[in-house]
Amino acid sequence: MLKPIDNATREVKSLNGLWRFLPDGPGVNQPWTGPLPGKLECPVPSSYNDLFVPSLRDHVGTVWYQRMVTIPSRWEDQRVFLRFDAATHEGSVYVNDRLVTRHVGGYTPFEADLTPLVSPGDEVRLTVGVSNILSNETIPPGRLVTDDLGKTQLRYWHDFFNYSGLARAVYLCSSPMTRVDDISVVTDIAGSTGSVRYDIATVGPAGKAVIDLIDEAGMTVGSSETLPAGTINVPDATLWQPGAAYLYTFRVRLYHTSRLVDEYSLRIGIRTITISGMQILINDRPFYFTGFGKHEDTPVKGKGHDDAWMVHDFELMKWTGANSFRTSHYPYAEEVLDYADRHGVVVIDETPAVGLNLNIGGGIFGSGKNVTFGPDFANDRTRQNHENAIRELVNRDKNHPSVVMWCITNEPDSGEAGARAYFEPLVHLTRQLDTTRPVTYTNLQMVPPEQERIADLFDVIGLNRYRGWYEETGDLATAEIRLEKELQRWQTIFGKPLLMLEYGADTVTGLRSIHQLPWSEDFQSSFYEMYHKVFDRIEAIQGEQVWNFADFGTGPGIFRVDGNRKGVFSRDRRPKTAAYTLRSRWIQKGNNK
Ligand code: BDP
Repeated sequence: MLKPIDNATREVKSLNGLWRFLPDGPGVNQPWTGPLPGKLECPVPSSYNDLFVPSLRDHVGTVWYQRMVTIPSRWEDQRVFLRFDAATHEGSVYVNDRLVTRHVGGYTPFEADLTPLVSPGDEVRLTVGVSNILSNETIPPGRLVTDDLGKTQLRYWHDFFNYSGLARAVYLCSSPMTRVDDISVVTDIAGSTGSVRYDIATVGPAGKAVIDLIDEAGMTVGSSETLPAGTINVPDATLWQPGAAYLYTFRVRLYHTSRLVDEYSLRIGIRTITISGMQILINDRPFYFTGFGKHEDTPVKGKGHDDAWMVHDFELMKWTGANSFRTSHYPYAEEVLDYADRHGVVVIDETPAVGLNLNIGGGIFGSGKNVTFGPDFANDRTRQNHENAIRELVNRDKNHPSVVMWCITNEPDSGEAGARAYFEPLVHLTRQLDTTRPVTYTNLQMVPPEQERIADLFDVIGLNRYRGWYEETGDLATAEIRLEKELQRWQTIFGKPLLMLEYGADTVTGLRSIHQLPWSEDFQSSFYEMYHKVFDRIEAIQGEQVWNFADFGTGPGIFRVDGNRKGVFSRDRRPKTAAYTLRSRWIQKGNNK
């Protein structure tokens, strides 16, 4: 599904702003059939949870958004559709009294075709119900429980707040009836020549197509008229490089006789990503990842996308010398990937499959042997939803040069007997959908390499480690010995590239101690120094992404002080001491091991 764009043949009208708002509750019945009662208004995009007093943090169920929308009278003979960049976790869209679409999965876009329902000039009532309920079959999973007061509560196995609502942009769009429907681009390099292989799906009677590749100076460097697939070669191509982005415009024009009927432009980068032994190569050169596991998380807005916070986050990452980040633990807003494309930041793109592990709580507690993969929890329907999450992620992000790897799950119970049968088809599916990018996952510390059942399925093994924090707490000397031994075993047993995709210690800004005291800024800094010494001694380690970029909101927990404090920046993005520790290492390293 192509991102909506505004150009000579297509229009995009933002529906962002304040919408009428109503949480579901007793007496709320078919609210889409008329104006929403009450006075609440909710900004779009934003999570709704932290906005209101009394609080909606504990709300479980649906909330309703509503606004009026006018279809421009100039949109004659056009396809008219709504585009939601996300509705977390399930969206139901009504136009006047009619349900026009329903979408499950909280972090990927969907559309509703209004063409048969509306006419140019119409004003319609748009009502959107957004449910935050998770079950054992959703991705991520969750469970409803009833408390002592008879109230429904939502429990989940991931360590970030279940921010919900319309946290990304909503648009009303037009496109021609005969149009470009999808584009997939795969790039390669031979000597100094780059190649761009494309597949273009069109709707409507096939006319003539002109496909141009245009460089940053506006020069057309290659063209084709072949549909649906073809290749454009670019002699002396300028490659998209980490830290030195270069984007070509891939422009498709469809003509009927000599009349332009549709145009769609995509910004693409020519680059390759390959695995060679225990190394990860970008453009045939070994690439060492430095950077962060992140969250979409800010005060008040929750997961609401905001360009100002986004730009500031990228500036801070650049200041630390980071070259990459992981979209832990769900696909981020597409604006984030566009920005990464333009600024040469490398992305590991993750599905929302976090918490497929009944033996951890809030990311931390081993709670005995519960069976995750089986009919009672992660079952066939869960896997189908997981498949769908992978399809939607790859479909949305396949053309981003910044995206170099798919991470299809975070910390599943990968030592469990059922894990292999669950994951094997999912890894195959990912490879089928994209033959060019390596596939990874993250392994949880509780599953050592000898008990691990899925690592061999993947191209790259991601590890999340908290030695010195959850284990060997405060004892960095012991943690160092154990970490090194363990990493050596991973290297020997699997012989694949290893990425440390999480390591960190909770740290309260301003708490200082000369005594290696956990929670102090000094300890966090020493923790990172210890890990880095070990990484430098392990050949297979090809990158380090700390946990986390910034402090972030979570549910309540005795280990959580107003959220998770493992940020290298506070939630309002002020540096802790460790930010300087990382900066002095990463600036010097660049992209090298
Ligand atoms: C890991 C999880 C991450 C948590 C982190 C932690 O992947 O989501 O936030 O632990 O405990 O298990 O801080």
